[in-house]
Amino acid sequence: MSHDALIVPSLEALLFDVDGTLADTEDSHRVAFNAAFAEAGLDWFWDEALYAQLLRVTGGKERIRYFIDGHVPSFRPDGDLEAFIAGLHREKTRVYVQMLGRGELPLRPGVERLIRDARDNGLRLAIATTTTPDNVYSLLQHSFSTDATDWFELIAAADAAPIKKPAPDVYHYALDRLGLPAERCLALEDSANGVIAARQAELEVLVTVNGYTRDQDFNGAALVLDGFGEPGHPCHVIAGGPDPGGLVDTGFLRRLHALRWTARNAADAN
Ligand code: XBP
Ligand code: MG
Repeated sequence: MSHDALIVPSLEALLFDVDGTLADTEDSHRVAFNAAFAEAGLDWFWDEALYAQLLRVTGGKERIRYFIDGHVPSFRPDGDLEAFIAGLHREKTRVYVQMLGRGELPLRPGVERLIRDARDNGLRLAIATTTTPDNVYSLLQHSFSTDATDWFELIAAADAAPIKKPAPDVYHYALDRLGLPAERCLALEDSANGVIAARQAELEVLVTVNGYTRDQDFNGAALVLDGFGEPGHPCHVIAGGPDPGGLVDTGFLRRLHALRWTARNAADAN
């Protein structure tokens, strides 16, 4: 079957990751974790270097457990350890949501422009994140607009998929709820765990790196950029292609999607 016979499916939906993609949130998460530790009378402190390592594990509760196992293995609270961790995480989430409520976390450059452009050009929008639902709602309402949660047809967070990235569960859940095949969607991520999760769900992935993820392995991603770009502040290609010419918009995402689909299916067609 020649290439010409291949009918490229149209791009229907964008699936946005949250932490590190919509906004540079991870350092605020780190500050909130440290505040929760201090509040609990613990002398634990996560500096940037340690947090970058701990980000190997997604999910706040899972990350605390990973820290305990690796750094304070003899630590045992009075009472149940999992209950203790859940309590720490509730306090961390309370502090983090307060930070969001003070508007301390702007969206990354180009994110609001791209979301508005995608919506104006008929793309369906969804969120597929590991983080706690309250964090997503608060970020959208305080850093985007009070009705921003309505912009997303689906917000799939930690409650929807307890088995977290790099497992594909949250993406499978999102595709199922949207009623779309992976080949009609594109995932937007910032981390290696996110790329693995999306690829396991057979989604093409565009990565925008940040200070915490820049050195991670993005094998399998269609394109790795340093951001989505804004007029006058172009984004740059780190790996993959094609080059968006400094600014990611809906037209470019449709081209990227078609190129990746054709490349993946042309091989099968021959
Ligand atoms: C990244 C995560 C999250 C946050 C912490 O989420 O791993 O767990 O670091 O949030 P994303 P919680 O998939 O959006 O990149 O403490 O709420 O888990
Ligand atoms: Mg992320």
